[in-house]
Amino acid sequence: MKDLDELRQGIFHGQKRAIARGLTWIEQGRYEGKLLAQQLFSHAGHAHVIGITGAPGVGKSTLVNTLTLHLRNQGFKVGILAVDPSSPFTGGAILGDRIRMQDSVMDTGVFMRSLASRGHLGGLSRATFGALTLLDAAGFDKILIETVGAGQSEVEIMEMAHTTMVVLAPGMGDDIQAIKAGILEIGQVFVVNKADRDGADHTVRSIRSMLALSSEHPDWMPPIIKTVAEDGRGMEEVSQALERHHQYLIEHGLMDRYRWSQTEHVIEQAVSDLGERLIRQARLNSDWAKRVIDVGEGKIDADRVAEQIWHQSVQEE
Ligand SMILES: Nc1nc2c(ncn2[C@@H]2O[C@H](COP(=O)(O)OP(=O)(O)OP(=O)(O)O)[C@@H](O)[C@H]2O)c(=O)[nH]1
Ligand SMILES: [Mg+2]
Repeated sequence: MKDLDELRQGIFHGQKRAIARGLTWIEQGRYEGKLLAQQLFSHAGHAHVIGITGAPGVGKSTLVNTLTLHLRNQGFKVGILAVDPSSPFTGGAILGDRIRMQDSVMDTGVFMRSLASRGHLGGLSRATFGALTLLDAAGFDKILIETVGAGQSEVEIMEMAHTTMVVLAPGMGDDIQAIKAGILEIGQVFVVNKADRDGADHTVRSIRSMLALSSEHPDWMPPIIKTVAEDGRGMEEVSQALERHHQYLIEHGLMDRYRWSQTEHVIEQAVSDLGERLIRQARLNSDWAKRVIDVGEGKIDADRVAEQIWHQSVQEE
């Protein structure tokens, strides 16, 4: 496919239009998007993927913006994905994010994109995986994924990050909420944002005592950093903590292990796509109704039917 080849070349050269187009294909769940992500996969695996999660309004987008400027000053190329599983209802929030992130968007070493759930949530995590692959292959050194905390789909998305940063803010009672939602287990770096407000030290202390109780982190003790995302205070400490965690992952062979399981995931996805394709074809076949009847009457096991469908498709190829 000529289109696809051109697009791939554009992405390798970091062209924003090609990146945007590829991301749209992927987000829409199009076949070309899937092909593209598969072809780009072997060129990915270099970026440090950083998840940023936390309750609504704690300042994640502001932090992403300020951190991006900071990382740019250090010479990193930064890709940003704002993932919003509940998007049909919060189009306004996404627009807000976009506007807030304008500072970053003007720069060619930064690419920002919101991903929304078009239909089912499985589609969103798949689109996020594809988008990560694309940005990684396009040469972004740091990829930041922002998502609102705690639901199953968010946890799934945070599992795509090498380093997960949990953001809290004082006085929202979300120290307790975070603990309830099990968010402490997924964080390797903790940020108490809005440290210009009262109660930041209290939030730091409650995180610290919860972390002391948890045995989830045998080698890595997650740092807890106070920030004021609006004026950049604490951003140097945040970027240092992220860098230290990245080094930790490299030294312990965990980046390689992560890449291995991502590759396994790609294969698993292809196998499950194949299964879906087989069943779609089988349903169109003239003997489908007979198969349904036979299984219903116990004339044949469903497993045998699955094997027949598989053999049939191999013969047809
Ligand atoms: N006082 C104070 N306000 C802040 C700080 N950081 C962000 N805010 C404000 O907090 C509000 C929410 O910030 P966002 O960055 O949109 O928060 P968010 O976590 O991305 O919100 P959602 O995406 O809706 O979950 C905005 O009005 C920000 O201006 C801070 O350090 N101090
Ligand atoms: Mg936000």
